[in-house]
Amino acid sequence: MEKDEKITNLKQELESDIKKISNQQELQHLKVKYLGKKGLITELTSNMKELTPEERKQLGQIVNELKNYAITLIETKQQEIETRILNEKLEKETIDISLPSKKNIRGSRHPFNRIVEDVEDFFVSMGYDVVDGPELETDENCFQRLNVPLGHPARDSQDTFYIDEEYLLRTQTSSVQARTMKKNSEKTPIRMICPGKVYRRDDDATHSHQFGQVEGLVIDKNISLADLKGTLELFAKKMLGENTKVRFRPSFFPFTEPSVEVDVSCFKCSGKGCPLCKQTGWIEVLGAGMVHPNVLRMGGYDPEVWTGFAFGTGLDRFAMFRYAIPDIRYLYTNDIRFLEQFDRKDEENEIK
Ligand code: 2U9
Repeated sequence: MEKDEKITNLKQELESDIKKISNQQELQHLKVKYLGKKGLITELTSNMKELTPEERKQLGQIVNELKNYAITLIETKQQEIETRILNEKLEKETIDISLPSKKNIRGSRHPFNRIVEDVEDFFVSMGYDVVDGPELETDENCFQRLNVPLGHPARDSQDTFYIDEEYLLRTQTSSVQARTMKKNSEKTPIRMICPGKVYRRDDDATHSHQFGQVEGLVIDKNISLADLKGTLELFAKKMLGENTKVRFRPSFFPFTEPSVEVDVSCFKCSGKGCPLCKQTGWIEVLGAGMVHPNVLRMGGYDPEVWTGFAFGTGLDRFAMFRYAIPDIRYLYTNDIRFLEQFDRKDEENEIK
């Protein structure tokens, strides 16, 4: 009987205690007070050993009920506290929709890449492949296979970054064409361009130790200089505008024979004469020619069967012309103030 009374009191004490709880910490203390190892409810079973099996069973049942009751009360209180905290938080965190929004930083395509992608679009539309290759090259791929033998002035250490006797930083992307010809064991026709970075020992506002280049190569049967002229005229019109005129002058490159240099009518004065074209009305933009028989032979193509044309041009200059960039170094020094000027909005309105 005495036990029953004790349990009833304990139950009342628990109910009154729990009513006073207002936060998680207090609730935790209460949990320890009643259900902890030495808690008031746990303690009820401390003299179990002295009881008869029947009494033990009875007491066990009552204590368990009380324990479950306490757990339910604690859990309900826990819920109550959590809901209250959440509601208070929601109340405080009302969103002021009149505040100005955060500025979204959005990137845009680098002016150099815009040029590369335009060049790729044009040549891909003509059925060319875009091919990539390593910037660290062998002397063989960069020079020997392009008819530039040892001792030739084009490979002078004044112009070329040598790593050792065999390796160098490529001075032209032609090494990618040389690789492609060699790899093409079936000796099938080739139509490819290879845009990429090249390196030379140069450094001023219009020449840098690194610059972008694209070179193209076409090899097939019956390819003639007329194919070269038609292709490059279309290319010039695509890059510089439909009214662009093109002229071809004889030139010399070790890897092409005959070789030409390609001028376009000045896109600033439309050929009338201005400081940009040095009053000539023309600007030189491309080098090109028919692939030299030695180059064909070294790539495994019989020059009696196959002919081809090749061309090369610097890409940075196109970006500098189109976006009025005064110094080539802005293109690769990654100054965010420079890059921010090429907003995507401008790109959408850009006249190509
Ligand atoms: C192979 C055979 C021939 C690629 C060519 C040029 C002419 C040329 C320069 C223009 C400005 C490079 O960026 S620049 O300095 N290039 O004048 N390039 S013909 O001829 C090749 C390429 C690969 C197998």
